[in-house]
Amino acid sequence: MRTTSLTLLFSAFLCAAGCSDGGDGAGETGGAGATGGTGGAGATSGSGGGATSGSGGGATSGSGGGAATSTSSATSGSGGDAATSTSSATSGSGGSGPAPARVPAASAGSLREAGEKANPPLLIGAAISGGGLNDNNYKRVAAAEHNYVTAENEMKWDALEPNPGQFSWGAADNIVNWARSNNMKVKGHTLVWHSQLPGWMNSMTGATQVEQAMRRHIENVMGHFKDRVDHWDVVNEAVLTDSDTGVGNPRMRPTVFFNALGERYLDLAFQMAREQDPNAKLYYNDYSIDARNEKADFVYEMIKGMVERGVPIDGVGLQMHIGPPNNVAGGADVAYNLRRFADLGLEVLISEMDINRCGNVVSAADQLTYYHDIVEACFVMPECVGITFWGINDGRSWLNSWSTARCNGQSSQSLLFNDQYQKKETYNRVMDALLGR
Ligand code: 9MR
Repeated sequence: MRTTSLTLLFSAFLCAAGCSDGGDGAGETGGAGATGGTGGAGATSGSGGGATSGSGGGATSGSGGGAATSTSSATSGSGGDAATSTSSATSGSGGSGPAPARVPAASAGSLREAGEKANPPLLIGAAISGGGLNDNNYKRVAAAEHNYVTAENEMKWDALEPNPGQFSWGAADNIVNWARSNNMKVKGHTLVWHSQLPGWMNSMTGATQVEQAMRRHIENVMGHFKDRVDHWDVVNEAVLTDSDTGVGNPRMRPTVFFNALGERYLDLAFQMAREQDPNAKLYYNDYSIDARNEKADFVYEMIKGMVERGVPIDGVGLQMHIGPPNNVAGGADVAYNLRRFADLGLEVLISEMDINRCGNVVSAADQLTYYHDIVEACFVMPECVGITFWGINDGRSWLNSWSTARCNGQSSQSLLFNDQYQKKETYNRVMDALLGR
């Protein structure tokens, strides 16, 4: 580790000198342009000064050690975590342009290692299913390649609170405990969402009733997982358009929460979450806000309003389901959206990435390009704290059986590992982006 740390410090020094004149600004095409250069610095070169504040203040208030600790100590000398040091970079960059680009590791034997050795570190996540954890190959690949976990279904409202005030923790605890025992961070997914609600909640009416139910759920769930969950998706998918691609008539989704409380349910949910856990990072999460479309603009304005009202939101997750049924977005589109959310003073995350090949809407070649360029768009931005892939291997992808995904039971070929848990070319392109290639 000592050699690694020295190498990292040396490469950070080189980039601090070399990156400042290598880029062409962080504007609308930022991120995607940096395909060739080592260091991937082009997109976010900014005015100087950010490097010191970005890495210097990292280890102020870490919430648990976690996977990235060793890297953080290489950076700043104490035991902070990736999210903490990155948010320091965010606040450190205020007013003087984006922080300098993240510095890649010189080499890595796994995606996880590439994330942990980057400066600042980047979380490499996967959606984990309870069923998957019964499979030793799945578990092996999941833990070797990732340091960040989102439960695919087990922390949703119907799983955790099937009856009013009656909670069921077993399946979620299994995943969270497995993650922590493998030194992984955890994202709680998701507190307030219209889907996968139990029937009793979905049919509730009346502002007082809905607000009380929301409070009970948030308090119990966050209380149960306190200190074991680092990030929460507080509100998921609050915005609707005529098409799942984010086009046409963007509006607030008429959920049980919105119908009873209006748009203020978002503010309430984040305030309740902050009261329950002052340390967890609180996220808004949505799909089809990756491309440049009406939904992305609408969500941006919605989040901007929350920030201006002082709502305690820390970050925005761009789900990154690329291909049917959702939008198709390239690296430049994603860089544009990540950047504008980060410029509100927020962390950003790629929270549910997969690229569906069904229906050949996305060709094999384009899939590789998108994987590389989208991962790169996040990687070069210190404010982008992690990338979560929505599953481990193709055979278990949600897309295979999702009716509008055009797979009809065939494999979506959407992830980084095949059914034998071998690395695919998509894996190699992601690794390239993480290593600045
Ligand atoms: O992957 C999840 C799948 O197993 C469930 O059937 C589905 C039900 O809505 O939810 C999937 O995960 C979703 C996530 O929770 C929120 N964003 C979209 C994901 C894919 O649909």
